Amino acid sequence: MTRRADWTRETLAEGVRSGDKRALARAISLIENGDALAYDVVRDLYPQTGHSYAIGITGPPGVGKSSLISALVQHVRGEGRSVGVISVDPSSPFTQGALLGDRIRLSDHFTDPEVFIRSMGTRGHLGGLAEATLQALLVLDAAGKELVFVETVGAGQSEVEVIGIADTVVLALMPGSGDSVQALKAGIMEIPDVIAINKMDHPAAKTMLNEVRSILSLDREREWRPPIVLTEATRGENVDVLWEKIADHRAHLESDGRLEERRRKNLAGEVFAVASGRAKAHLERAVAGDPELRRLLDEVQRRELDPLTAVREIMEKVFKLHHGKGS
Ligand SMILES: Nc1nc2c(ncn2[C@@H]2O[C@H](COP(=O)(O)OP(=O)(O)OP(=O)(O)O)[C@@H](O)[C@H]2O)c(=O)[nH]1
Ligand SMILES: [Mg+2]
Repeated sequence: MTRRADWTRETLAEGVRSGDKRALARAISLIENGDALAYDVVRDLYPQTGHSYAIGITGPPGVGKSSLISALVQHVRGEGRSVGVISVDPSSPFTQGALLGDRIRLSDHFTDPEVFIRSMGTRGHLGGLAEATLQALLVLDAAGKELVFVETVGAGQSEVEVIGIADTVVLALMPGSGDSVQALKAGIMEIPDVIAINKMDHPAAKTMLNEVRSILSLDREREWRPPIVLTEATRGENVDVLWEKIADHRAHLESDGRLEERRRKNLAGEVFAVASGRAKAHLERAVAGDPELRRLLDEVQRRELDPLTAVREIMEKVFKLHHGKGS
């Protein structure tokens, strides 16, 4: 038995590789804490990743994302596949382990050795949600999970970055998710790969279906037309159909090298998002901790210094960037 405190870079990486649940839990806690050991372990594991398929489930609060994942997990367990689930909860503080149960309805699967479920809060994490989620996904990937589900609420910028790493993105809606439908319509929300309209037992589900269908029909150019599935997660209704649509999307990506192309783009996007997040945090700390830089901001406010000159001086001082003409 290895006690928590006894994990080393080697034993933790080995524990993750063998799929040991305690090692996985420990690795993800370290990731949430931004612990240096987590960086080393993920670095060691990275060459062994790239084998699991990541499915992101996003959507407004309470539409049934966790219930859908639970039903999907049950379905794929029937096919004998190993599964990881990460539920990203942006509202909960990191390290509190974002207590399961309340937000995530997956308790049926806790005792299954082939299913690893973790809720992750990252408020206060320096690198933010995207960074922690990416690292956690890589850990589950290295652990040999064939499928990894990532749940995230909403459609804000940080959620887009979280879900941006997924191979297939499922948008879950329910009757009454008018804001999301408007966001889709206005092009604010990226078109997902599959849409589930959950709570089909609700009388307005059909209306919702027609509304979403008419929005998607406006865009005929797309290579992949996102299928829309009516589901009732709590009874498992149509969850097999939803799974079929996810599998269709996967098959579509896997033909003609599209999956590789998407992953290349996704990884580049994540690296860029994490780097930007860190640069921003660095900048904020630098300005807060440097009276001279704060004085620049005051001078801008007093109209003694124009904004772009202040930007230039801040960039030079914080990032040692020297700008050419016109920047
Ligand atoms: N009637 C009905 N209720 C459902 C269905 N699916 C989920 N629910 C209920 O809706 C509530 C929210 O379900 P969750 O699965 O927790 O939803 P969620 O989207 O994960 O919620 P958050 O993570 O809090 O954003 C629960 O009370 C579920 O039992 C469904 O198909 N029909
Ligand atoms: Mg949930």
